[in-house]
Amino acid sequence: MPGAFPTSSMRRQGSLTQPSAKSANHVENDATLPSRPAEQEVRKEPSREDPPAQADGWAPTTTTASQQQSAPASSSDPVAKKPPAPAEYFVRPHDVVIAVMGVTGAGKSTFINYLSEFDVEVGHNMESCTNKVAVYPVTLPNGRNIYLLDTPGFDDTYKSDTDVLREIAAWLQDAHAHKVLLSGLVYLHRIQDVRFTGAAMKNLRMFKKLCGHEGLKNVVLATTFWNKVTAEEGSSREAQLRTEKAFWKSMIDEGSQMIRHDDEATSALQIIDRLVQKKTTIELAIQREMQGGMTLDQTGAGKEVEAQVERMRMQWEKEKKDLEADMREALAAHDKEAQRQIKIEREEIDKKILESDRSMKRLQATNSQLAEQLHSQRQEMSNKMLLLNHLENREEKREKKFYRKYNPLHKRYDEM
Ligand SMILES: Nc1nc2c(ncn2[C@@H]2O[C@H](COP(=O)(O)OP(=O)(O)OP(=O)(O)O)[C@@H](O)[C@H]2O)c(=O)[nH]1
Ligand SMILES: [Mg+2]
Repeated sequence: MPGAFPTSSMRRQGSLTQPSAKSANHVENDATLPSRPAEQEVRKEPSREDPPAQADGWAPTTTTASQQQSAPASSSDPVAKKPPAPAEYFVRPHDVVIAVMGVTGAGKSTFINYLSEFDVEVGHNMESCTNKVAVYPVTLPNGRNIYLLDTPGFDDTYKSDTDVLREIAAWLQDAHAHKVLLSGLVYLHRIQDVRFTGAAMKNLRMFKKLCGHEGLKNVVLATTFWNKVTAEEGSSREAQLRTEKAFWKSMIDEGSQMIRHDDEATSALQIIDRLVQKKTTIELAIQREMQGGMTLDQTGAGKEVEAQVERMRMQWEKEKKDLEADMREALAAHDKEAQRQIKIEREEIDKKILESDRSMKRLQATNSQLAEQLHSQRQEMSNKMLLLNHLENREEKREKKFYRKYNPLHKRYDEM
């Protein structure tokens, strides 16, 4: 797969994935980084019930190993200070990897934070927080290591749906190329929301298309924000989710399970356990479609985004026509101020139309273009890491020089 492999330093480490959020040195990380030493590809895969073989496993990179050593045991307190997650891991074909999805603010990162011993960045306002796919290792109470995948929602404040889909698809394709399949998906929904908003419906449609019918068997639909509703409110909304076809009924009919996430780490563990107990992996619809040679816009999920972009484009075209009519009137009335305002609005709409055309183009991505995207993200991250290390070293040298010059105890400092 051209461009699918990381930089030489990463290849040496043989990592597959790295988390985003607050990585070591606070570098903004990106998506999956597969690179598996050749021998791992051919060796006999252990049974999914085997405990993970630590020896050839998923050691973090040398740059972050020390931080991992200082990591406290998995904590149920999401507020407790945790170390940043290592930048890379090995993820092997038999490892359990579970994706967490849902609209922005549904509590995806918080969910992972309950279980991960590393810091997961959680949002603190109405804007989207997680904008890249990121993997976090989790040690279950029985000692088993699994991985949770944090994902951006489709109604991201800063990223278009096209870019969110590209991000997720690139990760999934990359994982597939390295024989890593998901063991399941957790779809989170705020029980507090009185009804499904347009964004929530869109997210759900996208999720179903990503999974495909087969994938729905390994899905847990979980409700969050139980502390924001009364027991009656919660139960009645839960019943609505369960029984209405437009919501979760069709998914439940196809094998998805519904559960409350109402008890922090305890319910988070129960949810994960349901998927781990399935002991199966799934090839998602989008993975199958793209492996079969489809471009992203031809996949079910891609068509969904395309239809959305097309709808918005038509709406802007209509607004542009209305503005042109307004402009004719303003010209006839010699109303300079109105003309100026209309011109500004028209320029804004032109920008949006141009952006939707770009979006459509970006949707026509092939497997190898997605791999290229990952490759350059990885390269960018690697460069940032190098730069940060360089700056840190330089700063350290400066400090030493300063102490040598002005501190009579400089020898002691050097000995430290
Ligand atoms: N009351 C309540 N707050 C929650 C719950 N889950 C998450 N939150 C809060 O909701 C906000 C958003 O949570 P996140 O975990 O960042 O949500 P997210 O789904 O990862 O959002 P994005 O990264 O933007 O897609 C944070 O302030 C959390 O503390 C919950 O079950 N109950
Ligand atoms: Mg998040």
